[in-house]
Amino acid sequence: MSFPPVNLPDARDLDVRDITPTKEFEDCTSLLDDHDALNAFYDENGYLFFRNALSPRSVVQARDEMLAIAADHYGITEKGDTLGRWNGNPLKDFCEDGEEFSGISRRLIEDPSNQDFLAKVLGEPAAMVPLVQYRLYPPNGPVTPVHQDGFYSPGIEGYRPVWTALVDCPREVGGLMVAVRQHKRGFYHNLGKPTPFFIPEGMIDPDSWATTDYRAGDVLVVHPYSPHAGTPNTSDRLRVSLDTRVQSARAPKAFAARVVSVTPNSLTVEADTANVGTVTLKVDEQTFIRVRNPGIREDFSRFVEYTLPGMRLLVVREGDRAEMLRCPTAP
Ligand SMILES: O=C(O)CCC(=O)C(=O)O
Repeated sequence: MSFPPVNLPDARDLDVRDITPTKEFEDCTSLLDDHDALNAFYDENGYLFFRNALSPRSVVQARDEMLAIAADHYGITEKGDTLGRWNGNPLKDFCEDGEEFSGISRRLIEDPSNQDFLAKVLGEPAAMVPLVQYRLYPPNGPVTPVHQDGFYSPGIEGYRPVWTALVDCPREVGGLMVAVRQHKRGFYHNLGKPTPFFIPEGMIDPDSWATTDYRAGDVLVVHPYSPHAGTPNTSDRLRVSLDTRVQSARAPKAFAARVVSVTPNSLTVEADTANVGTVTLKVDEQTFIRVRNPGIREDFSRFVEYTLPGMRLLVVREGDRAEMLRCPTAP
């Protein structure tokens, strides 16, 4: 079913600070061996939550790597403090996909026991989507506004986003909240307002919001149409988490690639992933093109001017068409 776009130029934006989650996530761990039941829960509720899902050893490794960057690169905690207490220094020039984090998500996803878990979540062997956001959030920092991932990242329908707490994040440290069962009415983002098209007040049931006291190694999967947002960190510690995404390892739709050649309505890329190889994809007005800056959607009519052979891209394909072309990250 399709829903008319929201176009309310005079509406007030929904403010994440006005939301109080009153519900608790249900733990879906018992559904892991019944993929149909797991999918039914996901379709019904718009999320999956797994308590202590990832191998503790892999989580401690990722936590220590993140906290070492927090200490050495950003100077916001003391080296060796495994609680990640904030030392009062401001977080400056933070980049959620900065090269300093490169490899942390891959090691976590490719850990053999995590692979077993992710294959159960996905229903087949899982590979990482080369797009990760690493989060080191000090107390009282900005909070991620309410959004639906599918609105900003077309083509992600087949993935499973994997939001992972790497330290214990009880409510005062903050984490993610999800508007449960609010994912069946299309996008709420307000096209009547300028980018980033904030969701207006009054569209999402205020009693639908759920969260939990996260523990390190918990995993939350959020449906691409589920509204969700960060919750504030009012503690004395850093909120350390990452959001990565997994997809079919057999037929990956999203891959890092190098541009071989370009025409006004197609491009040929050589993928880093061996089972994708060199492919030619159609590009059209609907392709979500963000090849120079992830925050700027490019004008399709000038595709050949800004997309140059040799350029590295994150490509999302749907059959023989490019659904999204984005400047790459070093996940
Ligand atoms: O961790 C956060 O604050 C935001 C994460 C998020 O919104 C996402 O994974 O889509």
